[in-house]
Amino acid sequence: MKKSIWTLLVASVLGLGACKESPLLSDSAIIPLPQEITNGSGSFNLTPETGIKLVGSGEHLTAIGEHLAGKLRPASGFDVPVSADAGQIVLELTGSEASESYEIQISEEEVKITSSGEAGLFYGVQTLLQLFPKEIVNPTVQSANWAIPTGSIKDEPTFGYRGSMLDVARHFISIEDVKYYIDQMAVYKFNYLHLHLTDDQGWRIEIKSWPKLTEIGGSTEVGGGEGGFYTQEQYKEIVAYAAERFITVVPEVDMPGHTNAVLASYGELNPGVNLPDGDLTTVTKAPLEYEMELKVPQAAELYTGIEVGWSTFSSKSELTYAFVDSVAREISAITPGPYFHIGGDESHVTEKSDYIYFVERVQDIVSKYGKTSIGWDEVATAKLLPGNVAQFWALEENAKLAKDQGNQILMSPAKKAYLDMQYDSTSRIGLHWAAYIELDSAYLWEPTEYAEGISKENILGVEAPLWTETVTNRADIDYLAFPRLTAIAEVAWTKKEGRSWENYSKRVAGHGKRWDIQGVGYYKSPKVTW
Ligand code: TNX
Repeated sequence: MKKSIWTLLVASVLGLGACKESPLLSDSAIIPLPQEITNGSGSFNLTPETGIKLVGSGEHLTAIGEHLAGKLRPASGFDVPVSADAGQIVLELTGSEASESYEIQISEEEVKITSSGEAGLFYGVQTLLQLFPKEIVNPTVQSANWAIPTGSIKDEPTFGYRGSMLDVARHFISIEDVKYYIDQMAVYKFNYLHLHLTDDQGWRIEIKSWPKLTEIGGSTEVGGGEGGFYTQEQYKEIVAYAAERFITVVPEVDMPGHTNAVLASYGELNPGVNLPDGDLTTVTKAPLEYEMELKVPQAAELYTGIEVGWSTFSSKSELTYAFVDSVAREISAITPGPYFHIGGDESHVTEKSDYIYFVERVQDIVSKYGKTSIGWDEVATAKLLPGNVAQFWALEENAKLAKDQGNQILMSPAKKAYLDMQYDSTSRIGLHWAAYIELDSAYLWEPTEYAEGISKENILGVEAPLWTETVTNRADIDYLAFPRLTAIAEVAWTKKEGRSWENYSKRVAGHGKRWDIQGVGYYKSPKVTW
């Protein structure tokens, strides 16, 4: 009798134990999904004694260790010291390459992240952070069991360029909000932040040799708000903040169209001025807003509507190129990254031949300052310099033109990757000219199969643009970018064979719980059980 009670007791304890079996590493909600996950059995626990040990040498190794510690300390309340001497979380840099691949080995005693590059190590850290219970993102001390499943991960990105774009021109976005967005991008292993710095409605970057650009051109925005701009010092601050998170800034000056903010700042750049007989054209009219026949050289009016395709530089004026030269020189000098984006989209009022001449001259100017040009896909109608990039957003035939010239394509198909598209007809903000993009639609596409004739070797990477005609604050950014930004992150990082909507939709729910804690106002897509 006694014996059987004992047997029961032991059995039930064992049974309970079985129910409480530690979760599998492969069940963790990691986004983007790593290429290879191998399960162990057991768990590693973060304790008050856990430290971070740095092995190897690299300029940013300590910063990476401190970044991890900084994310673990607030919620755990532990010290998490970072040193070269001891620690159960080992960050090992095995080389000095630009490698983005990494490995993680998790045993009950130790977590070890290795990479031959600092970026890879940083991505390993991002993955590790996603393995801890969601409470880890809390800014105040939580009582939780800080356990992660044992096993190993081997990971590397599919595409070398994984970007997102913020349109800071239509509505100015504060430095604080840009940094917030960079922080989110880093979590999902994005490595390029494209800043759309200029458009008809605003010029957002200080150019010392043309001060009226910001004085006048930066003074408003869509809807007539006060606009704003970054001083060069503030831009450098953004560039540095991004670089600390292994994100490279790509500045865009959109031209020859989308230039009304320039034409409003400097009348001498307004096309009509340069016509030989002084008989001025009407290309600066904003449909719906005003009809303006320019009779004397004069600046255009500031514009706060959302029409596109009605403004242009004069392609024949040398002053235009002197202007572009100053702008490219000043921005290139404060941009450590390799790319300078020249825009080139929707120049509907620029003569075709003028457009081609303009794009070719501007590419030369950009390359003179040591940068590689990226342009929206229309630029491929001109002769591209070797190595320059066409950003596919609308026309497959333009992507094809770029490919046929031997140039690479950055994939941003508006029907899939545009974060400013509404989710459905009831979305509170967003446009829908390209499509309604529900979360599953943003996830279910493959860059190498999207445009006919454009395959892996033709593709530089993937970028998700957030245009801001309808975006005025952080809540709006949150609503349109989350969760779709994470879908694009996975499309860009994880091999096609490893991706599945079913699996992603479960993982993204885990991220929703983290966003709830962090106050990220994401769109609760009905396609996901949150
Ligand atoms: C098209 S995409 C544009 C932008 C608009 C966007 C709105 C592209 C290269 N040009 O000027 O902001 O649509 O979705």
